[in-house]
Amino acid sequence: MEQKMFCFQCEQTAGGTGCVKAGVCGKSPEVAALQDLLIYQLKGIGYYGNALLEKGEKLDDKVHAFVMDAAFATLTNVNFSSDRIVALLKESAGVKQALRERVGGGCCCSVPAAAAYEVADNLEGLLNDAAKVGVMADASVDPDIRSLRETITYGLKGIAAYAHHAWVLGYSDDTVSNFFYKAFSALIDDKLGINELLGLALELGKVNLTCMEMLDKANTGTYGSPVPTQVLVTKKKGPFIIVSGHDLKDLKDLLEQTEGKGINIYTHGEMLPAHGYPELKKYPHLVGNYGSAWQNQQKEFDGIPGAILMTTNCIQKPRDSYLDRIFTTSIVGWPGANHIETKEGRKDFTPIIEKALELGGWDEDEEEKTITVGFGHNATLSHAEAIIDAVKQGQIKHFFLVGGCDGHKSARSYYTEFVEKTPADTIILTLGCGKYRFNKLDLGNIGPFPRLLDMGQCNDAFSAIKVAVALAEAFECGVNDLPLTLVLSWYEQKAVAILLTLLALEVKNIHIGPSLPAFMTPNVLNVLVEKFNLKPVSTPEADLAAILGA
Ligand code: SF4
Ligand code: SF3
Repeated sequence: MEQKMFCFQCEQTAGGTGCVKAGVCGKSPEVAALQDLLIYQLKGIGYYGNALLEKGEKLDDKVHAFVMDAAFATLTNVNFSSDRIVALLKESAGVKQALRERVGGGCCCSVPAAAAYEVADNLEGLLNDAAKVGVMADASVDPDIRSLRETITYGLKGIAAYAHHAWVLGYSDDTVSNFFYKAFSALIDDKLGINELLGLALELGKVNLTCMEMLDKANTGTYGSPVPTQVLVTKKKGPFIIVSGHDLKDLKDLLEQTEGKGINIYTHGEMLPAHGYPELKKYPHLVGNYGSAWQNQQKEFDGIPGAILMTTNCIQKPRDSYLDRIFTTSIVGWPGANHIETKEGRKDFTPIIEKALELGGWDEDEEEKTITVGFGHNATLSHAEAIIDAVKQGQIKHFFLVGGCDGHKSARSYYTEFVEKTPADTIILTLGCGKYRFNKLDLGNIGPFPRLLDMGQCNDAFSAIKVAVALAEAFECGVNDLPLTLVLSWYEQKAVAILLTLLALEVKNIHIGPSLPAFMTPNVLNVLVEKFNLKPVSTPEADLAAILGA
């Protein structure tokens, strides 16, 4: 088969090995090539940035912002627009040149090829260059080295997403920002072998923990700590805007700009946990959540009489029936979709507001149904004593963290069945869009606690770690000794970063599915299995029996 591209960074990669004709996600070979070249440029930028950091110099905030946004733009389901990736490539040339000049000295033949590379000035040139730098372009690279380099690359994309969300709220951390240069430059250092790269992957996991903690501070510091909140999941009459993705600031800005305009705002996908934040839930026109996880959006948005704002991943190819009413912003891009830019530090949402009013919205209210969100670490740990008592008295026998991404594969019904089959004396913690597989099930309560505790977005994985660490302290044991099992579903690269964080924290016996990453070779996987007892999911019955010792 003719190979037009190569990408295997996400869980739905074609045939479980790699997208080679077009992305299963909808990514074209052209965008895939341009994204490969952008990552190559980030390695070159990393080389010069790291050289400056090693000399004790500081890098400009604008360079940090560029690096994280460029990496974020290559994360699955974020940006499908050649024009936008070309613009980032052009900008990268200036960023690299400025760093190169600061480093000074040496001729270009003494630096790695990615550092010496000059961005071509037309699309044809860019595509020619891209063909030489893709994941599989250098056949001489040892497969295990390639596998670890790609694992680190994908982890960096995940951290970039988290760092971006903190950044837009005014939060940053040198440990996080500076790590991008160290890691990107390590990816073009041929002296680094398996052990060094494994060590770097675990270091990335630790840096991601710092990053997630920073994002938690950014979100709770700006919008308050989430509190348990009932969220309407049915339609209300009237004009509306649906907000999807993970960016709370975009939601807040839109809520402000729609105040008093008679427009209902619904969350969608990963925006659902926004309802728990005091500074967001205070807006009465934030009325509810519409639809489910990202992979159902084409069906759910088909011809709807309202507007949609995509703030981050996961965007899918818009059908013609809603291309005129879907808007992207920030890093997100789809060719032909309306895009809201930031101008002078502000986003003007007037076009989407006008579109929502023009479309008129739903004609009538649906019968009301609600679900509960808002069990971040603060809300959950405020009941720590009661939870610990319930464990001691045998009312709670086990905790499961069933979380992560959702996706198209039918094998993901594993997670619904798993949760349905968990015994009534167990608690399910969840986060990420994978929760839509079971968050409308009535799982009942244990005493005052709902059995299903929604801890937030995938971006809130820090909450789950904080709760696990607090429980381990209360029971004077390690996290691995708790009656707690992690059953994770992965799809995109933020999940890679989180997995590396859990491994860096030496969390063992994680169950992962619905399939294993194609970018991990059998040797790399074996190391993770041997060191951390990482397990692929099997069947809900077999896994539950093994976990609960039945
Ligand atoms: Fe394929 Fe996933 Fe890459 Fe898209 S992001 S091209 S689906 S591997
Ligand atoms: Fe979902 Fe894209 Fe990962 Fe944030 S919205 S968990 S897949």
